[in-house]
Amino acid sequence: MPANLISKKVMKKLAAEAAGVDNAKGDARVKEVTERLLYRIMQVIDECDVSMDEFWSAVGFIGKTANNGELGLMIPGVGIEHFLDLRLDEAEKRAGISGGTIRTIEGPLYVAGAPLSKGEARMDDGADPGEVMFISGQVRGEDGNPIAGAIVDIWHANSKGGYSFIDGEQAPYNLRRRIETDAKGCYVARTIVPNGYGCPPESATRQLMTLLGRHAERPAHVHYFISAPGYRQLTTQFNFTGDKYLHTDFAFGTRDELIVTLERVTDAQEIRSAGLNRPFARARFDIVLTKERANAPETIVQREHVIAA
Ligand code: MBD
Ligand code: FE
Repeated sequence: MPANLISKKVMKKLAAEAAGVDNAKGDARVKEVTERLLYRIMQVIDECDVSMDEFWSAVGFIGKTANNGELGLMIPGVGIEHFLDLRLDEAEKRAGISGGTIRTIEGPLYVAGAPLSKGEARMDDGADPGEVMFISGQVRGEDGNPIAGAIVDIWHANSKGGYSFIDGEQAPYNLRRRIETDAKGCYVARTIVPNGYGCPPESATRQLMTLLGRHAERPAHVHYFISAPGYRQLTTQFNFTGDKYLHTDFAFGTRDELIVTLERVTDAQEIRSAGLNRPFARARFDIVLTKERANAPETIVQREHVIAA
């Protein structure tokens, strides 16, 4: 069929009617968004001459994505989770909020309720043969003052790129910890260097990436939620210099300010005093939080999170 068969007026009218715009009941916000969404879907169908077969195949594909529990994976893959960050960044800028560590996406693999300890934690259970890594850092306010008692909630993949709870191969909460900063605002995590994450081979997300001529990999990364009373909660991650996928993250999570260079420690004395018998890695990740204030855009995202039993 040809494209552009239908007038904008016809599409607008149908979208408005389908969204219940002509009635006084229901939820005004849902109507507002539904009307625009339907209008745009109709436009795309008409502009691209989407066939009925193509349309129902897309419906099936979205259904499959949802049935697989993959919507949280698909959304960063198509750039929308990063887009939400860009909007929040801009809203903060316009509200005069600046100077904090930059945010990046949460992703779909957070598990709430990780063990909490003070000042330091060992995150790995010793079962992973990966390279030992110490992450240390300080949480500060924009004024440079350390924030004692901040909660640094860290999660990351193992040396195969798998997350505990999700991959079903690791102990509950392996590589997931909450650390409360000490009196100097500092935290130290002993863990192992993660590998990047790749979308599962049979996933709808990887299938779409292939159709788009893209890969479905993330560079290695370490996720953070950082919170402290009186400060704006921050969701972020860091990546590693030199990672193959650093600048082509399928999930658009890499930000230049969040790239950390691992220091390789090979000195025998240092290895011994770290309680180890082989070389290890050190990463430094300091965090600056901005002060909470009235009428600022919310940074805490209400989103379904699993809790490991
Ligand atoms: C991840 O580990 C991740 O952080 C994101 C955003 C998507 C898939 C896997
Ligand atoms: Fe991740």
